Amino acid sequence: MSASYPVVDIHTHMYPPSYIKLLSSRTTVPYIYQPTEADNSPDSDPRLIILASDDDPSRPKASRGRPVDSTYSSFDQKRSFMKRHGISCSVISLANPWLDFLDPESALETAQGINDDLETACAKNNQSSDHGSLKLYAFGCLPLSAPAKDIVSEIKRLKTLKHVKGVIMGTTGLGKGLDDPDLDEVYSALASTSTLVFLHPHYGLPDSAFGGPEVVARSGHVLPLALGFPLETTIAVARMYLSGVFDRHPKLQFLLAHSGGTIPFLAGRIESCVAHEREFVANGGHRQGPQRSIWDVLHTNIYLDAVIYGQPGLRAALEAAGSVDRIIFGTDHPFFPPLGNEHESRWLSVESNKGAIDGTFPHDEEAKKQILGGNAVRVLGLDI
Ligand code: 5CU
Repeated sequence: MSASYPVVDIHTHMYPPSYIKLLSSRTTVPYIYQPTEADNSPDSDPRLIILASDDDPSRPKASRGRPVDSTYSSFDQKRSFMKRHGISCSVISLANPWLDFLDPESALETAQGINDDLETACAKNNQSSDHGSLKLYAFGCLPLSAPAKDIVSEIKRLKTLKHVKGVIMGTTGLGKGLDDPDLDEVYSALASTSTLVFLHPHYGLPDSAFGGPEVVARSGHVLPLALGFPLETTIAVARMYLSGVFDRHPKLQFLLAHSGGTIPFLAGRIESCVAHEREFVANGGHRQGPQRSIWDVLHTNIYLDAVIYGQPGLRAALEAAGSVDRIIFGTDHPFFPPLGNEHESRWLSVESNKGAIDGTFPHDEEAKKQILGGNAVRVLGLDI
């Protein structure tokens, strides 16, 4: 990828060293397992065991989950990945499962530490002449297991960090999902500070939805990542919409991972089911249904990343978003690395996302320019 305009990656994760230390200190999901000689494993990389289905007791720990090498925590490796793929700016976010598992007492301090580390790393990168024109920014993380007042205080503090351009968040909210009325205080703080929320899945669907753990295990991460992740996002956003979150907080701004899961494809069906639902006041029932149309929400409250690996998905995202201006390029680095030793070559995962954009806009350089960088610069206010 060699473009004559800035290419910005807004879906690019890291586990900063402090977070690697935190996961390595744990022995239950989420955790990092360091193989020992006793494991007799051909691969000595630590294992990232973060999904419930990763911790399969029928497998030795040294082969559970995924290998986690230094690409997950090294800023140098992030920069060499960016150079290899012609990316001029990355907006880094902590990878799943963020701080969801922390006890309420340690959550705020841990979030502050990680957010400060990200701010410092981005500032150092952007001030240094060693990295040419490569720029780094970050999405902060929130202490969602802490009391709401601590979450709100961190949202406000993040606005004072020059390189933090929004927050990343999973779908569980305070533990009961994103339609929990107790989140209203948090949504008000996000809206009043104009903080963009990058919504990302982690929990997927229960194994039973796929036929049980044995069925899931037969294809490793395929079912949880290809289907579980996008459906988790779909359900979370549908629940927010149905519970009136976007009616009560019309200024909220969300960026949905993986092109919104299946929301773009299913939005018409959601709209139709709402229009036919007798429970809702508008149709003679007793419950307040959503007051705004889902299309209005998609066109004013939601941005979609372009991490969908194929033209049909990207086209659905574009149709649902209503405009090229609401679709933003990402890579998902360091997930989906090449499986062999060709780490130094271009990554299939990145090339297929880029190929979907090229294939959708073979003759529209302006659209590509917006999706690959212009939209991120405008929406996040990046100085690059
Ligand atoms: O597809 C993805 O975004 C990911 C991710 O972020 N984290 C993960 O564990 N697997 C895939």
